[in-house]
Amino acid sequence: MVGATGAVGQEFLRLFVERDFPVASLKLLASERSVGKTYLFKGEDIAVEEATPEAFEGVDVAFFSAGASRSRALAPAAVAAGALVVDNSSAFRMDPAVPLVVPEVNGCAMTPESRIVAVPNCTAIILLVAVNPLQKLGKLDRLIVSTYQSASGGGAAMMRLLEEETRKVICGEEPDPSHLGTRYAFNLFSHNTPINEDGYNEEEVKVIAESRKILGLPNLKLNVTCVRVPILRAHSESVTVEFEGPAPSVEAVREALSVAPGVRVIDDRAGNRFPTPLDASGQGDVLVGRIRQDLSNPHAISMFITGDQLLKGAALNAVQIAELALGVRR
Ligand code: A2P
Ligand code: 11C
Repeated sequence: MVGATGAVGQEFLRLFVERDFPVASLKLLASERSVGKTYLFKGEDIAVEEATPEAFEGVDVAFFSAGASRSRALAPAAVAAGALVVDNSSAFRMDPAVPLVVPEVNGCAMTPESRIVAVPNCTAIILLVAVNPLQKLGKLDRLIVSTYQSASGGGAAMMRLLEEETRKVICGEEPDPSHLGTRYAFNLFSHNTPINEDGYNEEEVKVIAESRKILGLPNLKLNVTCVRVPILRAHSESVTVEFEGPAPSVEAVREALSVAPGVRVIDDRAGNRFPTPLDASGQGDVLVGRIRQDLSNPHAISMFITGDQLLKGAALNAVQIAELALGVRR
């Protein structure tokens, strides 16, 4: 586990136990800074080691969650040592030779020969778990997506920053806005990745390109706006799905979603009760609600979805990929 000390890394440790993942021995790797830390795993204290190319000797499965530059630097050594690499970063996602996998959507993209399997961007995973089941109701033409992304997408440091800023504001202090260029607590801001010449940030570009690859629909139209909100660990998304022909009924959409793997429908119009990021936090399903006809377009339906960024958006999707590869799928 590369990136064991991070926000996603810590979820892996819990998931290995919770899902009875077949771990004979576990190596926790991180930067030099973390050497000396220990974590309890199945009653045993495991010391963090520095992530070096030599660290992969004897490793069967290497989970990477330490950023794209670490993956680029170290994944080849893990593959050379004979490991299957399951990579949470963006390093290899768009490489045509690397499967980009959401098990509920395109598990078949993996083959026994795959040595690196990429975990998609969390926003794309959560989106596609909810959108893919609608393909049996009609051909997708365009997705219009606006996101409400949590601090966890920026790692453990951003989660801490949100908590610290919130405490300060409540105590009447003004937090230092220099970390993100703007205050985070009681605020929201356009996703903190660089903007390209078309005015799209890197996160939006990733969601567009990755969704097309995962769905195998290179011409799918997508309009994506990514925004960070002061929520700790679940991403939410407003999604409008446009079909090539007339949209399916709300009942058909609800039915398709209610039997879809990894989806839970919460769509109580009478009680005004729909998915919230708090409902999604700490559990594996993508929650879907506000399912309705787009009254401005007879070809479209709209919905509101939310999923735990650290789990289905990252660690859980990675563990599911490994379970599929090892044939130990629950
Ligand atoms: P460390 O804690 O030693 O810095 P997050 O996404 O929560 O920010 O976590 C990032 C993870 O990536 C942490 O486990 C972090 O370890 C790890 N990491 C960051 N830089 C390196 C590096 N140069 N080599 C190995 N691991 C790294
Ligand atoms: C965020 N989705 O919420 C990002 C974090 O491509 O793996 C993960 C970035 C990536 O900020």
